[in-house]
Amino acid sequence: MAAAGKAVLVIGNKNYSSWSMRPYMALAMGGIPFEEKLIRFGEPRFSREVKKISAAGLVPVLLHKGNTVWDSLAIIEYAAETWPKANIWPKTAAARAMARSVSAEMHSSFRAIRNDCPVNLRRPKVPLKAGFSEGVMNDVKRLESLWAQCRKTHGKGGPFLFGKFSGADAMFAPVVTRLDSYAIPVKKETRAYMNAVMATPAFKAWLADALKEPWIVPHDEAE
Ligand SMILES: N[C@@H](CCC(=O)N[C@@H](CS)C(=O)NCC(=O)O)C(=O)O
Repeated sequence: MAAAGKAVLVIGNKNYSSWSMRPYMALAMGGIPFEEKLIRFGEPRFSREVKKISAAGLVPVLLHKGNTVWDSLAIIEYAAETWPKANIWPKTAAARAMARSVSAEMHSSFRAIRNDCPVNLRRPKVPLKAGFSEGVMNDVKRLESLWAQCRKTHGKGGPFLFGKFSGADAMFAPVVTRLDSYAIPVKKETRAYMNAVMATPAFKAWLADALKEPWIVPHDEAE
């Protein structure tokens, strides 16, 4: 599939695949060479194709030197270990401890915003017609407070959560786009952080590809 030894990142549609965006951001921002293989959602073939690679049947999956790594956070951890020069996690143990904690919190929480506001990069930037639930607004409050905590404690060296771009920013990139796509009101500092993530070359490249995709997945089109 790939040139010997080169990593292959198996992803879903760039317009919709929140989980695929995370390892893509970490690998691309870390300067790690990889190829992409996109398997389209909403086709009967999707599950068959993904299950040939990973029994979990979900994307993203990373294939590298005979290893199959599924799950976005596991891929980011694998990449941090395999390509240490990419500096995927921050340098100090204290910053790494917080970066891993917030990444795990992102992975296991924020159900309301994830359910109500699916990633949809081509969506006109307007609020949900029905308004936002209390659950969504609580998620936004928690996101803003934990981002502020990271920035205040470890963010001196740049515009990202731990100064320089890290695995934590990759983990939050999809929820950054949700805040943006659904025009959810946020504080000035939050907006500045969102702008920094969306100005990265990796995000711009992902978005450009997403906007070229013609495929519509009705399930992810929230009005
Ligand atoms: N925990 C997994 C979740 C992966 C996941 O839910 N992927 C979605 C796409 S964003 C998927 O493959 N959905 C296809 C399906 O449900 O058939 C991760 O973080 O990688």
